[in-house]
Amino acid sequence: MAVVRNLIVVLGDQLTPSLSSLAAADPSRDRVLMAELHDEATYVRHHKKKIAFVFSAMRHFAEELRAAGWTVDYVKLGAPENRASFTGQLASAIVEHRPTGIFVTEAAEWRVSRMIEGWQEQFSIPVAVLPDDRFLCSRPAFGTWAAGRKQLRMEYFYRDMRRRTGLLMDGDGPVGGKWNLDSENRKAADIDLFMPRPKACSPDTITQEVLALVEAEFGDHFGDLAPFWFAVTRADAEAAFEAFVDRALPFFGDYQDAMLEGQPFLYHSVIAQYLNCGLLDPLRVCRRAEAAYRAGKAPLNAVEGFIRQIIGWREYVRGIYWLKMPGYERSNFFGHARPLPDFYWTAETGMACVKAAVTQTREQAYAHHIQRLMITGNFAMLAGVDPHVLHEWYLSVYCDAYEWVELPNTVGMSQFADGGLLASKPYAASGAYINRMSNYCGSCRYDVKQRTGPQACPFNALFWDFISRHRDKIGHNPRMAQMVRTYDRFTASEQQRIRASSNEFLASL
Ligand code: FAD
Ligand code: DLZ
Ligand code: SF4
Repeated sequence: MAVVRNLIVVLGDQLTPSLSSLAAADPSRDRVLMAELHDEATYVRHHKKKIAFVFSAMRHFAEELRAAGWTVDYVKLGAPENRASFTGQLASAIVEHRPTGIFVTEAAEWRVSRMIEGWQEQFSIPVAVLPDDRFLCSRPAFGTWAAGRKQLRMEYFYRDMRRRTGLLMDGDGPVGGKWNLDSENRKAADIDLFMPRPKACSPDTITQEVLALVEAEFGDHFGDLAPFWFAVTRADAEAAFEAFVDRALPFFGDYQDAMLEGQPFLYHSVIAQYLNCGLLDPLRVCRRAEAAYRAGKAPLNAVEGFIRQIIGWREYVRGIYWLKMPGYERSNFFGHARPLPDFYWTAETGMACVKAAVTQTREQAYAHHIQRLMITGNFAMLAGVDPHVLHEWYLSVYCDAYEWVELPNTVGMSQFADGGLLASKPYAASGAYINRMSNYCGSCRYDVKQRTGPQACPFNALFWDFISRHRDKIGHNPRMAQMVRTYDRFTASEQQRIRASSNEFLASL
C-alpha cells in the first residue's frame, strides 16, 4: 500500500479547488477524505432539497478533484464504512491509512470548529487548521476592525471593504460619488410576464441517485425534493450566475425589497447556496457584476446593491458570528419564549403573505431576503417567538443556510435579539409595509386597513402591541420612539382593543 503522508479533510461547504488545505497538500502523496454524514444532515432536520444539493455537489466535487489528479476517499451515506460523523470518519481513516498529519481548512461553523480543535489530542497526530481565504475579510482582520468601536455598523465595514477590494472605486472615492444607493432600491414590482427565472439544471445520474437516497433516508424531513433544478457543479453554478447577470441584475436594485405573489425569485440572484458551499467565488462574482456596470449592461444602483450584499453584509455577518460565538445563539433581548407556530411548517394560515413565504420555502428551499426579514422574521418577532427556535427553523429550511450566516441574520437582524449589536433598530413592521412592498394583501382573508377585530390584518395589532410591550427597551431608539409616541396618541379604548386583538390572535396560534 502506498504511504499516505497527509489526510486532507474536505467539509461539505469547502467545494473549492483552490481551498487552503488542498493548496498546502500534494496530490501525489496526500489523500482527500470526504463523507456524507448522518450527523451533518440531522444536527437540524435540513430541508430534503438542501441535503440533496450538498450531497450531489460533494459527489461532483470529488469527481472534479479526481480528474485533477487527487486520490479521494469519498464515503457515501449508507456505505458500510460510513461512521456518521466527521470525527468518527476521521478516526477510521487514520486507522486505515496511518497518515503523518491532517490538513483541514477552518470550519465555517463554531460547532464543527470545536470538533476539529479536539482532533490533535484525540488522535495524537498533528492537525494543521488553515485559514479559509475564500472569505475576503479574515477572522482576525474583522476582530481588528471591530476592536475599540462602540458600534459595529455594516456601512463603515462595507466602505473599508470597497477600499480594500477596489470594487466600484474611482480613485479614493466611490464610483458615482455615493457609497450606498439603497434609498433608490425600494420600488414595488409589477407583474411582468417576462420576469426572469433562475437558470434551471436537469438532474444528471449522480443527482438522481442522490435524490433517491435522500427520499429513502430523509423522506420525513420538511420540504419537497422535486423539482430539483439547482446547479451542483462549478460550471453550472457559473452559468446560472451568468444568466442572472444578463437577465436580472439590471433590475436587482430597483426591486430588491419587492415581493410578488407567485414570484419566489423576482430579480434576486439565487446564488447564496453556491457561494456558501464554495461553487462560486465571492470576489469573482462581484468583479463580474462590476464589469457589467462598466460595460453599460446594468445600472449603478443594481450593481452597488448587489456588491454590498456580498462584500458588505455577507462578510460582516460572518465577522459578527465569530466575534460573538459561543453564546450569540442564545441571545434573547426581548425575553421571547413562544413556540414556533405550526404554520411555519404546514403553511396553513389565512395570512396570505406568510402562506406564500412558507409554501415557496417548502417547494424551493428558498425565500428572498425581504420575505425572510419582513414576513416570517417580522411575524415571529411581533408574536414573541423564541429566537433560538426560530434560528433552528431558518437553519434547516433554506438551501443556503449555514449557521455563520443564518444566525446573525436571524438573531441579530430579524429578531433584534442581540439588543442592537447588528441592526440599528428592530425590523418591526405592520401590514402597511407589506402592502406597500407586495401584492399579497389583495388575496388575503384579512383586511390590511383594519387595526383591530376579527377581520383585521394580524400584523397590525401585533405590531402596536409589540411597541407597547417593549417600549422600555426600544423607546430610546429615535426611530422607534416615534412609534411609541404614535401609540401613546391612541385613545385608551383603542389601546385596549389592540391588546385584546393581539391576545386573541396569539391565543389562536
Ligand atoms: P440576493 O438577494 O441575490 O443577494 C446576493 C447575495 O448577497 C446572496 O446570494 C448572499 O450571498 C448575499 N447576501 C444578501 N443579503 C445577505 C445577508 N443579509 N447576509 C449575508 N449575505 C447576504 N443568507 C444565507 O446565505 N444563508 C442563510 O442561512 C441566511 N439566513 C437568513 C435568515 C434571515 C432571517 C434573514 C433575514 C436573512 C438570511 N440570509 C441568509 C440573507 C439573505 O436573505 C440571503 O442571502 C438571500 O436571500 C439569498 O438569496 P439570493 O442568493 O437570491 O440573494
Ligand atoms: C450541510 C451539510 C450536510 C447536510 N451534510 C454534510 C455532509 O454529509 N458532509 C459534510 O462534509 N458536510 C455536510 N454539510 C456541510 C457541513 O455541515 C458544513 O461543512 C459544516 O457545517 C461546517 O461549516
Ligand atoms: Fe399579510 Fe396582513 Fe397583507 Fe394579509 S393583510 S397579506 S396578513 S400583511
